[in-house]
Amino acid sequence: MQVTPIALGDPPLLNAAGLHAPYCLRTIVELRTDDGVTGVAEVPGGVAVTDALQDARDAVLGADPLNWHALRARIAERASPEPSATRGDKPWDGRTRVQVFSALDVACLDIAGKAFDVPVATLLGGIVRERVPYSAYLFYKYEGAGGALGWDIDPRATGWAAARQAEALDPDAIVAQATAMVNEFGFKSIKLKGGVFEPEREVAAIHALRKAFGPSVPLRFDPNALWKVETAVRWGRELEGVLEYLEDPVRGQDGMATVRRALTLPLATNMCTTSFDDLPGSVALGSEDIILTDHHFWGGLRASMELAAHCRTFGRGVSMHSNNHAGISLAAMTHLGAAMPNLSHALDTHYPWQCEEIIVGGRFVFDEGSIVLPTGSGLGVELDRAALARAHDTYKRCGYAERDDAPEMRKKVPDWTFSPTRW
Ligand code: GKR
Ligand code: MG
Repeated sequence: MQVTPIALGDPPLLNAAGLHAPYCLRTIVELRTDDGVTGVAEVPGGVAVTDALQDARDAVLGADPLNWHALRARIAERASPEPSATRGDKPWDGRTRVQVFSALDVACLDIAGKAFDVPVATLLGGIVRERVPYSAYLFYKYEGAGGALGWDIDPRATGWAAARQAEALDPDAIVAQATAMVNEFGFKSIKLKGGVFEPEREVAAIHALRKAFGPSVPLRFDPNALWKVETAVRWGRELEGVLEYLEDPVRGQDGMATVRRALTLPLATNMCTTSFDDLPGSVALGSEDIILTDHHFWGGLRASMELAAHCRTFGRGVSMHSNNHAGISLAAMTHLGAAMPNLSHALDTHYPWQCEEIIVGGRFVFDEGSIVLPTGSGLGVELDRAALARAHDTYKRCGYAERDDAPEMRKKVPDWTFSPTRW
């Protein structure tokens, strides 16, 4: 078992918790069986998750990669996944142990796929679609494309073309960013990350997108739970008939259920229903219409398929949330999307905001906004050793131990502080 923390250049994107640092962290896990089959996985990075993976080593060594239930139980004996209450109040999920389950689930599936010479999607129940649709993911941002903290790491670490452009802080710049992203990647739906400016300004950006792209391009908007219930009801009404869904307007299942009762607009979440222990509350309260799974935080691809079955039973749509990620995560998400019969919406992805890659062959290419399921057995990707070593070197040199968007934000706005509910 090999665990390699890495860092990738990341542009200065704004969100409810501050500003993305010049590097985002990921951790790569490799498992190698006695007969030489290897499996890989990628999870969000940093010291805590890397340590948690190292702590699981004793449970992993000697286990049978084809018996996930047994391996899962061996890891859980030492450290079970954290309950959802420990997720934290940031836009991203702060748990680490659950990522250990995800990483090992994915790596074991990659091994099994290679051993049986079938794609991971086949092991998840079968391929229901070969092309998995993704959504454009717009951000308010500052000028620049991240990377290069004063040393020459990788001349390519400059982001996709539009990521180098000046600030995108007003509706026209958001429309320009959307146009550039849609032209380059062919996305058929568009998400705007909000929770940065007052609601009026962000809702105006959504209306500008609607005017520019028309009703045939589904729009979604995510203020990461920074709104009060009354704010969400007021501005949600303005967005009825405009958005395909409003994502996490408010904090918690109770607040989401109240907003949902007041609006006809569908609500989606990756913040209020984030684990299996949240599902009874979701059903009892009716907190959302669509659950955005994230295999990194639900405990793996198989766990996300279990969630999809729950969504089918309880009338929820299901799609996927994303944080910054590289190609191993994109491959895993694509296998999941290819195998999920009731996938209801295009998946989120931050992938366009990165430009480096750690897999052989370099970056995945979007075809009309979709990723075509990789051919080949397992996940269908292979680590590029030189690129992995470079990204690991960047990790050591950049000195970040965990994701924290607040210090970066304070470089721009010195008295900025995070507030879980702002408007
Ligand atoms: O990367 O800034 C970001 C996002 O805000 C991310 O942290 C969220 O987890 O994309 C996410 C979301 O849908 O909430
Ligand atoms: Mg979200």
